[in-house]
Amino acid sequence: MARCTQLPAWQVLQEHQWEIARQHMRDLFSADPNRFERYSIRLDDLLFDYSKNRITDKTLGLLFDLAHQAGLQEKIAAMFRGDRINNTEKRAVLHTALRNRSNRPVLVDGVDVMPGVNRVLHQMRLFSEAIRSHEWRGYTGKPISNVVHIGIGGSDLGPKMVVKALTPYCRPELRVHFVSNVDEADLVETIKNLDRETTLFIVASKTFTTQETMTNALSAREWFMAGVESKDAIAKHFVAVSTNAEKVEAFGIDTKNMFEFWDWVGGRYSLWSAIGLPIAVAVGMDNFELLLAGAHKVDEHFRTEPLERNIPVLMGLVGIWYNNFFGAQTQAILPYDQYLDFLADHLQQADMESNGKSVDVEGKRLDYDTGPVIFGQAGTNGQHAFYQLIHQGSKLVPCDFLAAAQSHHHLGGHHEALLSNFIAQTEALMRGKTTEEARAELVAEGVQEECLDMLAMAKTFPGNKPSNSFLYQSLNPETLGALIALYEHKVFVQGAIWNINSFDQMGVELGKQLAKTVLKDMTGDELVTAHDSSTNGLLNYYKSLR
Ligand code: G6Q
Repeated sequence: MARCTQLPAWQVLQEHQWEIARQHMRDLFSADPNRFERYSIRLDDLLFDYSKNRITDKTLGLLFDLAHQAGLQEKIAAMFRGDRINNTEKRAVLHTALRNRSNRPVLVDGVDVMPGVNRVLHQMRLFSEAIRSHEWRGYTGKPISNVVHIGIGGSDLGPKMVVKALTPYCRPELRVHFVSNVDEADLVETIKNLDRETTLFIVASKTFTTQETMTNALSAREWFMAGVESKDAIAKHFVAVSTNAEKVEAFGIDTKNMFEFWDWVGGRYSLWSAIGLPIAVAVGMDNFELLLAGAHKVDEHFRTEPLERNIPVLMGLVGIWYNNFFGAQTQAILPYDQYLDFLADHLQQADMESNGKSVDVEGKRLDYDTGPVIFGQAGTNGQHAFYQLIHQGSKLVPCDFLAAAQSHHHLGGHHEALLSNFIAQTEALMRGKTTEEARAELVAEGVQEECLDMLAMAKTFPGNKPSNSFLYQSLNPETLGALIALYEHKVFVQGAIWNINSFDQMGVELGKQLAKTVLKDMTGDELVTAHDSSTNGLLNYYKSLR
């Protein structure tokens, strides 16, 4: 497969960038009163507005050519078909099967994975209902009121984000907590006010060998056993989500309390699997299935819509336009929704771990940029923190705005204020304010002539800053599932064009390997000399301080 930079459309896009770089979006909007209608798509109540981007029909046409030339449609089909597209680990990539509500067979090596998926979903239903109905009791017969989910990375960020996002669907008397950091403060602060008799731990680890998760799980087990006489009590207070039955058993968890998943579910795509168990416990299995249904709706859209009307394809291609042709290095995720406070964290992993790669699927070093740095925060907080740089800084930061038309609450004025900020920010980023406009405002305010030029320049907003907007009725489980799936597929589209493997994460290994040696070197009092001078220095200074 030719490198994307060698594809004919890439070359033409580079020339076209010169044309577009000279145009302002203000002028594009003035020239075409139907720009919003033409550059927005509805998927049920979800509106995707991509009109505030530095694009024209010609740009889009060339980006679609690029997608065709890179074989995007065939790559999408290969993922849904269960081909082993994670080529370094020789695995299929089938998070879409976990939410395949059509139940259409999905074959891996000729075997349909759907019966297994449905079996685990049924097990999750039985378990979550037993906890929620108080049929499941702790070792002293009391119902469970606190669930502590122990996991990290993909086994933590997704479910944590979803449980927060769906807080209005949670029961106040059943609290779900997340512990991930190996820093003992995380576990200690979480369990300090909990009661052993009413607390249940979910140990979630695909491998069941991850240092942080196992360290936290062992300490949780110790904390639990310290107040308990019979070892059998563990069965009522510890369950596991893993692909590793042997290790789960060795930990002391009865494998009948183990929820299985499979090697074709990548960690950062696993919230749809039994890794989502805390979601089912928190919001109920019916709501968990609505989450799956929302994602499935997007899967069908992604699989079947032509590129021109395909939201994740547009998200991915427009992102590539800025990333590879305008030199943008970042992408901001800006949900105007406090419940989506952890969305940027989750998408940061989904995107940066997937597309933070420098070699292609054949192992050849790349000479073009891949995944952007993802960051963000719930609006309006970011406006009072980092938006300054987006509006007037020297870097181009494409932004995604997300908001629900209806709030879950009814305090007068808040939601309108929130949404007016969201909409105004997209307008301000696009329009900007010219020096003449700034000057006229200053004159009207009576500012003295000698300061006018300096102040007018400082108050100039260049505008022409791109954004996408997602606006939907309310943040319910189905919409949330759809939004997450849109971003997962956006990541896929970009990885497919860049011809990289978006589904491994070799880059996290080296630090883990070295940490083992460093941990050994930390014991004892002797001077460490085996590393470079900085690493030795840090180790030796640590020893002198501890
Ligand atoms: C995600 C990564 C990574 C993984 C964690 C936890 O795609 O694979 O974030 O989820 O390292 O791994 P375990 O689930 O095996 O503990």
